[in-house]
Amino acid sequence: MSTVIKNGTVVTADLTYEAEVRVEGGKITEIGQGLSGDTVLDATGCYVMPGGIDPHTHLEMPFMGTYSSDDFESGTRAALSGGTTMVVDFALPSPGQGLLDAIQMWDNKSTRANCDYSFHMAITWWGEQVFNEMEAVTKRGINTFKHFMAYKGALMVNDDEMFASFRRCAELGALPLVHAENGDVVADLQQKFLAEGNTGPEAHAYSRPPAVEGEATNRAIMIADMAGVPVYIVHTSCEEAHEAIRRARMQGKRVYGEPLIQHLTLDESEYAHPDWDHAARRVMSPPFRNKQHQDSLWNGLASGSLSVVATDHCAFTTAQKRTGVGDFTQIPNGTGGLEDRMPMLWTHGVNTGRLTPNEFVAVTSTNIAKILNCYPTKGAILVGADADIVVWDPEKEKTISADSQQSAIDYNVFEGKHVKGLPRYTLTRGHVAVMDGEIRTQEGHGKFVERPPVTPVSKALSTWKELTAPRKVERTGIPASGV
Ligand code: DUC
Ligand code: ZN
Ligand code: ZN
Ligand code: ZN
Repeated sequence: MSTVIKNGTVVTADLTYEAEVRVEGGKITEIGQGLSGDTVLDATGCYVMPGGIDPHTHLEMPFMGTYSSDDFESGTRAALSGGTTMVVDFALPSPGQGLLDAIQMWDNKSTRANCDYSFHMAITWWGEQVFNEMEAVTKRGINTFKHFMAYKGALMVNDDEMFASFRRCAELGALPLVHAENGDVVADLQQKFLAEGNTGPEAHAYSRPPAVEGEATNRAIMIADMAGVPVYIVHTSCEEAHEAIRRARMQGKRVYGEPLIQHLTLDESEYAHPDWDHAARRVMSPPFRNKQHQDSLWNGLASGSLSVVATDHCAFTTAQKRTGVGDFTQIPNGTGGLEDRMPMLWTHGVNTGRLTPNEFVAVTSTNIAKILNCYPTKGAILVGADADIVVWDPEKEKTISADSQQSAIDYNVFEGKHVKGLPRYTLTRGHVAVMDGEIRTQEGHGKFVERPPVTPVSKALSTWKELTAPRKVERTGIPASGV
């Protein structure tokens, strides 16, 4: 069975041109004119783009005493509905649990996926077993290791552990990822606000100011530099963190920043809402920021200092959020966004002139496919690439609402937002999962995407040589000790 997409304009990260695209056996087999196939999809008035890749999701994740409520079925259905055809989730070992064991758990959960997926491996504790298993993890096709500098007493790793893990990544040709917030300062500020009787969701934001993120981002970059490894900073939310990334890139360091669609389009005033549920539903880490920080993120995407737009999709129901009534530190951290990332970014990025359609493709798909080493199987409209395609209708509109969403939770943080620019068709390896608003996903269709290590690793870093090649000083006089 072959399909031809006709009458559309192909838009990739670097080109815009009129062409038909033929798909067979899950792959793109031809790009040209006058193509024939068993089925025709009409893309009149539409852009034919690589399907979105969301490199940051937490589906069915055990976290803060509960599990995130979208699993691989509802999560990937939401993704496809919004034009995203691949997600990268985090395999998260509990303290003391082996890495391969955790991957096995994620393998089991992901059998229900409607679209392709991959995993990052989280380093939640450190020891010989972890060090040894990291190599086996890369052989499984996972070349990214995530480190939490926050969540003290739970997921957080200390600087010595992070440095050791980063050096191991350098050896293996793997890329470290970092949740950059100073976990010690956050824990201290949380206690301060609680002690002062500040127990509401707004105090969540007060306890995680931009400086907390800026400091940790700088520290992660410096530690990566000393370890001789590139680094990817997840959910970059503020100017302080963006500034650190910008400066590092100017110095020739391979550092990547990933703003979320939530931080680009929602601001800190959400936490001042008089309704407790409204504010708590928007509790995530890092928290939403003000307009100046949002402008900084948009400018970073336009200028190239920030590389990727993700969601950190980690959805909790209102009932789950309510565990934190009376103590904001107990509100499960996380918001949804998988279904809305592409339409919101198009509406607020392309329709406003802040991003070109090509830049949209770069930051939603192609850049991350390259960074994660799955390009051009993913992130490309090229012969031989997977037929993960979104046929994007720039005139199609809707108002976002929990009533019509695919996510399993009972609200949507973008409720009431009007978007213009939506998928007409979404194809996952050739299967048409979204057909003019109708969802035709196939549970279990999704396959694991292998991402082997990248060798040789970049060593274009400032201090790497000095650290690894110390010069021993020959001395003529050494005093006797204790004299
Ligand atoms: N931040 C969140 O808000 N949720 C999941 C984990 C994280 O770092
Ligand atoms: Zn995080
Ligand atoms: Zn996350
Ligand atoms: Zn409108």
